[in-house]
Amino acid sequence: MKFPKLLVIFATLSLLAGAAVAGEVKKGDKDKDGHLDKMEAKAFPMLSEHFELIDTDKDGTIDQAEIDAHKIMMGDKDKDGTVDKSEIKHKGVAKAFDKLDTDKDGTLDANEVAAFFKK
Ligand SMILES: [Ca+2]
Ligand SMILES: [Ca+2]
Ligand SMILES: [Ca+2]
Ligand SMILES: [Ca+2]
Repeated sequence: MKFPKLLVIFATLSLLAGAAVAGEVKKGDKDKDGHLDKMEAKAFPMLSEHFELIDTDKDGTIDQAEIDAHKIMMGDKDKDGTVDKSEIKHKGVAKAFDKLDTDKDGTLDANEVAAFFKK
């Protein structure tokens, strides 16, 4: 009964990959410079609408790390601009919480979350 177990693992992995690597940049990066500028982001209404918010390092473009961080920040239920442990559903981020919370205030802001996704 090895095969069904493998299938379950595979399904879980592909689910995780789908959640982590949605790939908006890959899809919309027309000039292939690795990030989306405002024009490219227009293909994604959600990104276009929140462009300034997503661009946490304010370089005028959004990369996949900033987009992924923004998805985490959408869990900010009490709208205080940061996410605390109860607001984070992403297992990897939750696990790395203490490491990511560089100013040790017990919550993560967009920059701290983005650090998780940036390589
Ligand atoms: Ca681009
Ligand atoms: Ca940016
Ligand atoms: Ca919050
Ligand atoms: Ca913090």
